[in-house]
Amino acid sequence: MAHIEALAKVVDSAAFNAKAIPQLAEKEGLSLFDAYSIQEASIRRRIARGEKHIGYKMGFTSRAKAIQMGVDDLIYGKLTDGMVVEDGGFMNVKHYVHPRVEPELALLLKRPLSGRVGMVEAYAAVEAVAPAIEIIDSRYENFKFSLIDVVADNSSSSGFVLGNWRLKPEDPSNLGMILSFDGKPVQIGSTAAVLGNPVRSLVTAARMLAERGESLEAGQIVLTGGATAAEALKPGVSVAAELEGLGRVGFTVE
Ligand code: OOG
Ligand code: MG
Repeated sequence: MAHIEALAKVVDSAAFNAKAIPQLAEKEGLSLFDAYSIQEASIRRRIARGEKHIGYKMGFTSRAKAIQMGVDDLIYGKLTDGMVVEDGGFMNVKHYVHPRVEPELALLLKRPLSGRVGMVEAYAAVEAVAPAIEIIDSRYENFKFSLIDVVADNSSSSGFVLGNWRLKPEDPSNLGMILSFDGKPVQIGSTAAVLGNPVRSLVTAARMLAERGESLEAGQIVLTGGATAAEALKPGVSVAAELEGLGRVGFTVE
């Protein structure tokens, strides 16, 4: 346990100070279970600083992401209000190690979901949907990690930008997405790339959380996972994501 707390401090301090660290998993002999325990302990540190846990992000739900990072197991991370970047606002790269962005579909829950749930039940629990940009930032040197490392680092959770919440479409399984830098498309994809249907990401979140004795609560946000490979940010770039029928979301990098 002391070991878990000490490693949570290492990843949390790396995020807080925007300073890269070497990978931990192999050197410390960590299991995947330990990694989620470190993730939980690192979130407790954020909460102790006044942040609020407001939802979850799913990772490696698309082939594009799994191939880009060389990890193809599904993972999750926790989102706090301290990670929110305002739509139309600014983010400063100085607060990050080597940030990247990816376009995602965000879901807002109106009902709890726990354990094994079906696709229909899961989507019925969704209050609204929004276009989102996730800002990921691995705390590991060169953005390189194993599955266990990335989970311990809260699955690279760092920031996220939400567009306006919209009434959920009848079928969210094939909505086009465009990520652009300074108005030029840099990634094009579809929500279909996310496990064939981003609702499956929600189903998976409920199941994975149950393994840790947790569940999704009404009012929480779920980022369903990048539909395309992620793109590195540079100062001065204006980033936008557009989701078919759901509008756009964006911010500027300082
Ligand atoms: C890990 C997080 C993956 C996604 O949407 O697939 C993720 C990473 O790529 O650093 O957020
Ligand atoms: Mg993501």
